[in-house]
Amino acid sequence: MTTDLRAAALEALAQQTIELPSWAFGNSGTRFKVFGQPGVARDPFEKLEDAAQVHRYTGVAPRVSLHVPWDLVDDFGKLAAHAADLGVSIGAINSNLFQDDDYRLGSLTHADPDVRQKAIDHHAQCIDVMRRTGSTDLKIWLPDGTNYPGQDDLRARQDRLADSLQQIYAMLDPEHRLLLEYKFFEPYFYAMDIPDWGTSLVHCLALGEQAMVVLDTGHHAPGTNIEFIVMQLLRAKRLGAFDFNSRNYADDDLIVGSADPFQLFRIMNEIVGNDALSPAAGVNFMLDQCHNIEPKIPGQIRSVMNVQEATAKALLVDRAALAAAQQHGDVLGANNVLMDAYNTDVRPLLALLREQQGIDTDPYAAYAASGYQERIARERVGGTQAGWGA
Ligand code: RM4
Ligand code: MN
Repeated sequence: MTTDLRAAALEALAQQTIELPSWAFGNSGTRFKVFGQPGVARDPFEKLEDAAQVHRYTGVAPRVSLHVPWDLVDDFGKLAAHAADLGVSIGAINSNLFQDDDYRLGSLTHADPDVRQKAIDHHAQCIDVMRRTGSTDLKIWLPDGTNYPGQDDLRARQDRLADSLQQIYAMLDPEHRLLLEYKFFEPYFYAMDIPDWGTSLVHCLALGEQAMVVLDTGHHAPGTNIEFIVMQLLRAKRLGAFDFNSRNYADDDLIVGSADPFQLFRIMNEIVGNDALSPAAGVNFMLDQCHNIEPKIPGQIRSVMNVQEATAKALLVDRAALAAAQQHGDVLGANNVLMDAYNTDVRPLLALLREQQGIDTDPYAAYAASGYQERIARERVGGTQAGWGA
């Protein structure tokens, strides 16, 4: 690798930020069992404290996404001030359309206008939280869908969805964005109402420039070429954010890059190759994960480091050599350029970055040695531990 490439990579890495999900710091599990862990945060304030630890040791995770109503507090101004004291800020506000009896047959798509209105009003509440916390991203994952052919009219559901989204969009402030997530299956299995990036994009294009697509890496069928989707959304200027995680089978929500670090590299390669890494490009690199059996703060630290490693490798791709090989139809030469970057050990480069940032070169070990984990296990007694869906 040339010295120039490394210097440019360091500069770009110093600008990258990764957003942490509040729900990663609460107890979570599968539909079979939630294994509680000692010291787990008991409220949104403690979740922010834990997230701030991840930022402290990685230096690149200064925002935390919240979920409404899981993170509802009486005074959001106080929560935002607490975040600021901890050196972090509030990121995306996630709405929740999947935990209410009224939503059994849909929320924003429901045939009953009263139910749709309830779901729209919930977003007014989320936008209010955004105003109080300084958040600029409203994230919607629509769990609506049908289980049986003929259960409802597919077209009518899309039309109702478009209308509901339009009403939510109209409530946004100019600096706000609406981030629309897609998922091809679950909780319904015949037809999800936003199953894919194309459907999300169609709605975003109809809404306007403040509407962007969210790509959750766990929400695709096996074998899907995710980096192609990344490229296409960037081309349309509508990639608003990632929900990073790792999947083996479905929406597993495991540590990003753990099962397929090469896929994460290929995704980051499209980001870097399309000039979308810098904060000005507006792509929010968020994690959407749960740590069910592993400790949560180290799980988040590992996740952040995995994203950084994939990013560093993507930054080391010799783009001039790649373009030349592609131009000459040099199939294997072009592939070699990519593999050279992928096979580079970027840990020394990231250690250098951390030195420059004035933090320990090994975030994982530094956190383990800090005594924080032992302290929260000791001190956080009483109260109810925050849990997924609590
Ligand atoms: C969904 C999606 C959303 C997340 C919910 C809990 O599958 O990934 O982003 O908020 O799960
Ligand atoms: Mn997600």
